[in-house]
Amino acid sequence: MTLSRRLLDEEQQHGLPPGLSTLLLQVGFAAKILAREFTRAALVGNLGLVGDLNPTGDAQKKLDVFANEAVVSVFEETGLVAAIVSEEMERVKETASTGAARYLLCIDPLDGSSNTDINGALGTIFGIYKWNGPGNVTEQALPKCSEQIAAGYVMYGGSTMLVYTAGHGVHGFTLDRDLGEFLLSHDNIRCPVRGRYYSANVGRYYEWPPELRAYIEYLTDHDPATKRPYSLRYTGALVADLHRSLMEGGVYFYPADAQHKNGKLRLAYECAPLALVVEQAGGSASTGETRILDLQPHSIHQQVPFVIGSAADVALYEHFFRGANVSKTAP
Ligand code: AFP
Repeated sequence: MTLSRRLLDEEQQHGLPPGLSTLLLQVGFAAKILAREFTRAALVGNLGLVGDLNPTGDAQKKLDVFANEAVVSVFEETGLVAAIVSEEMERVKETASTGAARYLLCIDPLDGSSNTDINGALGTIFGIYKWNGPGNVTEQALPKCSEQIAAGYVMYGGSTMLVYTAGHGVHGFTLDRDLGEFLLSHDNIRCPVRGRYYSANVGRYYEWPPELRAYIEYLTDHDPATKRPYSLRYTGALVADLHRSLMEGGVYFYPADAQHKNGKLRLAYECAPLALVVEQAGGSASTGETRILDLQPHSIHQQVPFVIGSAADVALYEHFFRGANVSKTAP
């Protein structure tokens, strides 16, 4: 089943808001453009740095710039998007159709850009909100995370996958390059309640508080009854690590550390969209203290501490994070 056919069915069954399926189809179109460019980047001189920093201080890669320009033009041409918040743009971008358009798009066009030059996994993350018409653009571009009406990600790995939710479960599509179509490969994805994997930059272990170090001690302790030790998987691309947790169970976390006092990951276009996807699949996502979808962003590039994945694994992280138990025992 193609993406367009699946969206048509979803529209008939659940009555999606007008134009939403067009936007989700455009995600698929953008993904095809990006997948093609990522595949040939080494051959056409499109790897490496541009020389600038993005709004949260990361060195911009040529592919970051390409991906941003591609998604902006693909969504602008729909006439459905009033404004775009992107990791690569300092300010909210108002489109030519701001007056008439219905939606706000929050997007990380290229997640995992440190992987571009080593042929590693990459991603695109997006969240879609209703746009409430004229008014202060910056304020309107900061809706509460729970107001997202659709979200998802594209993963560029061994194959290109598009995973989305429009509030009626989570569905995964794989790009058939010969047909040029995204085909349904993972219907109604459910995140296992508990996994065997954890994903984190453990190189920052000594910058974490004792509560989190105790959590790592717990995960890596030997106890076959609770399937420990957990195995470490960390790719440098949130999308790829989250995809593993979503499919097989497990947990990804990026807490605050010495360099990132408020966490590293961006709320609007990394944490909130993935939180909606994972919750729709039965998992959960929080800062360690507060559910991500309950947050009200105060700026478009706001960073937060982040934990996401299987419900029981996130709950265990939160238990340790609260300092409820800094010994090596579980709740
Ligand atoms: P980019 O979107 O800027 O490429 O950042 C990648 C990322 O936000 C996330 O995908 C990774 O899990 C994380 O940063 C990696 O950060 P460290 O290199 O600090 O581990």
